[in-house]
Amino acid sequence: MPPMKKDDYLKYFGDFQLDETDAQHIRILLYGPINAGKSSFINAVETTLRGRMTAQALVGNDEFSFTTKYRTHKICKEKPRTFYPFVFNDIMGLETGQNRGVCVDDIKLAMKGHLKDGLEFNPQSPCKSTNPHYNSSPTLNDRTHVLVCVVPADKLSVMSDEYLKKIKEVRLAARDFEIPQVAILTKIDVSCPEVKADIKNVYRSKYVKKLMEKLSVSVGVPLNCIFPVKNYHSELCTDEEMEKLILTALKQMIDFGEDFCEQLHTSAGVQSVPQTVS
Ligand SMILES: Nc1nc2c(ncn2[C@@H]2O[C@H](COP(=O)(O)OP(=O)(O)O)[C@@H](O)[C@H]2O)c(=O)[nH]1
Ligand SMILES: [Mg+2]
Repeated sequence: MPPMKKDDYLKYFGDFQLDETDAQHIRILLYGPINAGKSSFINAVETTLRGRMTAQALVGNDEFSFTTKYRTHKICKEKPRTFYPFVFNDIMGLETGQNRGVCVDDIKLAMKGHLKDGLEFNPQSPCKSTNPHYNSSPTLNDRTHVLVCVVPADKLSVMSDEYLKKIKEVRLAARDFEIPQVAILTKIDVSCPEVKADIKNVYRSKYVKKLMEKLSVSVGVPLNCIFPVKNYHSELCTDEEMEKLILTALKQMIDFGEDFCEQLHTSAGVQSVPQTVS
């Protein structure tokens, strides 16, 4: 199959609908270290799909996690008040050290759909069932359908065991919930001069290939589910090559999410088949 062009992707996402499932949208949950580019990725997707610079998710620029509240980001289609059938959850960054960053248990609660929008993350303790932002009866729409591990290329080699342990715990929980997983390697421009000079070099760069292999081993995601991306950060106008990388990653998330929604729908259907009384 020939590689898809930007317009092919835009048509694909524009036409995409979830059918044969009970979910209204695919929920994509991004997690990873602070400053990895999670919020920037959401903005880059929106910028790419809307064809103009946007900044819905607040981007940070210091060592403290800028995202402290649980929030669902929707992306508006051209026609007002319609949205793409996929949403993103951007959560507080993982950090090392006791009582810093999001609690891994909160990520598990988010995956199962127990967190409501507006929850203020507390690094000291996970959300309790008494919290007004705790959702005690999540529907299929509230659950995570795709989990995305976001890791910055410039920090991968120096990520401590403590980080990797937290990432592993999240990954194993997702595996138990059977949630499909993808990883994105951000900031490829920072770590590789060849890519910085021309983003098209991304698939030729031995350095990026090595980083992707390292990420695959570190976070336990197969190589074909790892996507290198560069987010918008200082650009003043849009860039098609950057966007192709963003759209390639997004397509994989949507494809996996769609499969999982179908799977959940099928298993819910099996459970709810009424018992026939003879
Ligand atoms: N050079 C470069 N900078 C990036 C990229 N993605 C994000 N950034 C910058 O990294 C910083 C942290 O990004 P942010 O999205 O807030 O990270 P988050 O904490 O994971 O949500 C910001 O200053 C961004 O502009 C990227 O792909 N390349
Ligand atoms: Mg953020």
